Amino acid sequence: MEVKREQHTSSPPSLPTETIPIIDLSSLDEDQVSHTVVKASEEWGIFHVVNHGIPMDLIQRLKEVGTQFFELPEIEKKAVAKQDGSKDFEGYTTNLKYVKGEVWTENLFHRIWPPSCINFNYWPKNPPQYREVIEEYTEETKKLSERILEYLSEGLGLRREALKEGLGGASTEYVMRINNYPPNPNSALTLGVPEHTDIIGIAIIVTNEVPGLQIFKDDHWFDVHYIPSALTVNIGDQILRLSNGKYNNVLHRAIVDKEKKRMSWPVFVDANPNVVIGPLPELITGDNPSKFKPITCEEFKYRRLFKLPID
Ligand SMILES: O=C(O)CCC(=O)C(=O)O
Ligand SMILES: [Fe+2]
Repeated sequence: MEVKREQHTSSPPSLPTETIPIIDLSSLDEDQVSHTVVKASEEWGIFHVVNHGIPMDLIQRLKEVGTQFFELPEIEKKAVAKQDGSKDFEGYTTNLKYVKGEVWTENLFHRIWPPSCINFNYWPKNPPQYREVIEEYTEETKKLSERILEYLSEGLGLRREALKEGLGGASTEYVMRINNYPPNPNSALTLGVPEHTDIIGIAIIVTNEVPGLQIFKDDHWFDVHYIPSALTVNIGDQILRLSNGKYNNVLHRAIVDKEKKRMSWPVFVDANPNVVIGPLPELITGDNPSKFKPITCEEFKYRRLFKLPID
């Protein structure tokens, strides 16, 4: 779900005092909420949401089933392994042999919506409550992501459904990824995920209490602080392109802690491979010419993966 940009290895250290916007979704002033989401997506491409409506006990159960899965013996995790040579991303993968410069992570990836694209072979059978928790969380994430897409559509001066439709409407795929980054004492800056932008529409991220997500803005890496009641929303490439560049696909990476295990649970909202992603036609005027050429999602991902040019 990600693609590397050029490396910023010599960039200055992150500035701990600045923080991404924190948006209270329970405010009664809907226009104000919408405006804040739009501004954060333009300026940062990432923000926290609090009072987001997803029950905290469900988030706690999501964390528990993910944690329990990664604590299983390797052989049980391999039961849902990504198949060797598979072109698709679904399944469990591990990369925990420390080699300098290598990422340090194991993760599980599988589709969660729509039902027609789910392959339960990649959903762990253990812990036994895994499926019911993920299904419940899927419902909630769908509602939240649709609400955010509505605000972003309003920010473009369009109908509230515009971006949802632009991502393919009912065919939009939701993908769960669970990242497990065990502690790694070997390096000062071991990367769990190298810098990248998400190749999808938007991502909604839960993390454990160990910080590690960093974003690049104004020539600096910023730490994304952990806020227990918040979810993190970030804007990916597909929304950048649909919005003709108005919303920022945030460049980010995850670093690994020397002593503590870090985990994250992003859900990616992703247009299906046949959907053509390009600036929404209503946005294109003489004053606002198209910045991107329409391209199918399949072709777009292929080109990003193999670092081929994209207009
Ligand atoms: O671990 C994190 O906080 C973010 C991981 C990430 O960027 C990704 O899975 O695309
Ligand atoms: Fe990412």
